Amino acid sequence: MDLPTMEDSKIIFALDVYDRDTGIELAKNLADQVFAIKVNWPIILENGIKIISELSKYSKIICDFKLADVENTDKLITEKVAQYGAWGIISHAFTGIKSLRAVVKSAGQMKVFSVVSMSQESYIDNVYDKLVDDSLKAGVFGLVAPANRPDRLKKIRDISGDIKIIAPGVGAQGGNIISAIMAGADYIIIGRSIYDSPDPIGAIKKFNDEATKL
Ligand code: 3DU
Repeated sequence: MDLPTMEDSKIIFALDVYDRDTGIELAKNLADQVFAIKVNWPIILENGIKIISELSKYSKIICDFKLADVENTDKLITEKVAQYGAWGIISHAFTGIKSLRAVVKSAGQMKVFSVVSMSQESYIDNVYDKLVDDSLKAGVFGLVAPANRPDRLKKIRDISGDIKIIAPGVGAQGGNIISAIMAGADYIIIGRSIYDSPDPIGAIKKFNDEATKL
């Protein structure tokens, strides 16, 4: 299916709303301005997993479920998400390579991204290099690393080769697009600064302009 998604955009829109109609409206209006749309638990908990198929009519959908369990449970969740047509899924990496491999194996066509560092300080800060190493060995498609911590992001890029890095933390969490891209991010994840804006389309256009200036 041909999606209107803008392949050269560096923006992944984080659609962190509960309401179905609001979510569908935003997806419809913004899909042609973004590389992909990321959903998290709020919209799934309110509307059920079928919302993934509905949203997939408008854009590539990345399910940010931050899987963090034993391999069998991660596999069961991943297979179920794949059935609803998601383009990508996000897993934690700290649960170890066995779980990551289970996610990659059961993802089918879906791209798997693993979290190697958070946008706020956390205990995984102490092991980010091991998380990158395991993620590369497990064969994930990409990594999630913080846009608002460019020094950390740069360290992650330096040990990750050319694997895709998607980076949250711009706008509401204080980061900016230019320093994140310069530190090595391929795509920038932005939520509140878009969906809370009185003009979401204008907000995305501004972010796209900024990202393509580089
Ligand atoms: O802060 P924002 O509203 O721009 O949204 C950021 C999104 O990225 C949100 O869905 C959040 O769950 C996700 N995310 C982080 O913010 C930080 C991480 O380390 C990983 C994911």
